[in-house]
Amino acid sequence: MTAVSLETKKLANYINGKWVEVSESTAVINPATGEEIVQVPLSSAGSVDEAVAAAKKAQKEWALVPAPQRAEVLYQVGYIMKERKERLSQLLTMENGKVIEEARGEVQEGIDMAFYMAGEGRRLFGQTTPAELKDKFAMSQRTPVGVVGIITPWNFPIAIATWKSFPAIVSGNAVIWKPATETPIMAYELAKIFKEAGLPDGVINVVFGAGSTVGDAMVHHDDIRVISFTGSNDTGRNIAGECGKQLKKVSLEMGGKNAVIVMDDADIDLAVEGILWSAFGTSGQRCTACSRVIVHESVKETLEERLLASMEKLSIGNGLDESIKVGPIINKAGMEKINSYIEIGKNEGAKLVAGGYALTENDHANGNYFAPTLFTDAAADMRIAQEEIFGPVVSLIPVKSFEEAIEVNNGVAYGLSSSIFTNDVNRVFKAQRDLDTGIVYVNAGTTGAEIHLPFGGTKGTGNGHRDSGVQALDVFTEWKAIYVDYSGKLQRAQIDVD
Ligand code: UN1
Repeated sequence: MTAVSLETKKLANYINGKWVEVSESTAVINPATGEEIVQVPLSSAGSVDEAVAAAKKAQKEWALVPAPQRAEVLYQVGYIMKERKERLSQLLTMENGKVIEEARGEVQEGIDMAFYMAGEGRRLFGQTTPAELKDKFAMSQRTPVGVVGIITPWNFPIAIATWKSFPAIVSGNAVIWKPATETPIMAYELAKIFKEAGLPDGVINVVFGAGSTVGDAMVHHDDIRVISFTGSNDTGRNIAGECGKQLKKVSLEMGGKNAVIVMDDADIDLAVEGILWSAFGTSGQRCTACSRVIVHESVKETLEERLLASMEKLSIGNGLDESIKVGPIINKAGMEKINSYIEIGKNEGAKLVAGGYALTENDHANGNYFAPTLFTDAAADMRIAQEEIFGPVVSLIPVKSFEEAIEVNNGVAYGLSSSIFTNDVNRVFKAQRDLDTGIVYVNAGTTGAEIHLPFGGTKGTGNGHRDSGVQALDVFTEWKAIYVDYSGKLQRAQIDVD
């Protein structure tokens, strides 16, 4: 099924352009087969210190390289990623489990980000603003923060890393990167690509680890001035607390409880396709995954019937097989969490009409496979309709009106993505205004954000910052206001104005 392989059985940290081995390590497991792929280092805080020392030195030089030249490196990164797209995609499927078609999509997202952010090297726009005094010039421009820390999740191990590292690099920072323990191979491959593309040593440093050792060391390091984190809500909130105490800038993206709304005037077949893709693609392991369907009661039966019929056709298995539509769950802990929500849903009184169990026979025996699951007649305030499950589990919530649909959509602690299927133009405009999420789709599922738009959300999803899009630059730059007085005399602002 696969043609690619890794040239090493044990990964090493990438610090100051060199591979630095660490004695402790743990196994990376292919979630489709249960087999070990490689060993990943378990670094200590000392590795973070080493990486920051290198980054600090490298950043001083890197910030002086003109941005269009910094961008040249990103163009090279993009070209190499493009050339290696198939290799990267297969390795991504091996470590993460997502089906190969989606892995190719994720790698493409990284390639797009490389070219998009490389373009920023010739923009990085600032502003000129009229000064209030005569013969005085005023402008504001972006300036790099210095050394920044990025902590990335296993569900999009390459795309999210590019959303964070590329804007950081093009704007003149050096990066300390802690990838997820489950998916270190994308980080290893990307580090190699940075080296080949000519990124100076020390501008990006990869420190692998498990648990909170590396992350804590990053958060507490005085010389790391920004932490950009995507991951679980609990970890994000802890990081935010620590960064708050240290006045360290922090950007958080911590998931969602995203809904598809299906109105009475919707194209039901299209809605079914959108739900299938957003709920069961990536086995529901996207921050943007659809895990609630808010349906107008008059079309509930039709939607349920067609959705069930389509769910039956989903093939579940090893994502390297091109015919498979739903891959495995990342690990045993993920499986346990999903199982526990099945019990919660049943106890709460929702009706389980499909799935709800792990697949353990034949081809599925050694991997972590969970059957696509549908609960119906769920109430908006049930835990299965409120909490992030991160698996192929959807709850159908019937509503009586458009207004109620919006209210139910907004009645959760998260605010990442939402979607509405309707053909009523007035509802389209009202919905895009009233849906309280950072991303809104009309007549499409909740997944599929494009990299040149801001990615992030409201409420418990984050803290107001955005990944990707030009907005990502705000995370990794400070605004500097510059005044040049060419009057030849002392002019006092607010006082010498006549
Ligand atoms: C995530 O799940 O954290 O919009 C990222 C999407 C993808 C990115 C998802 N482009 O579904």
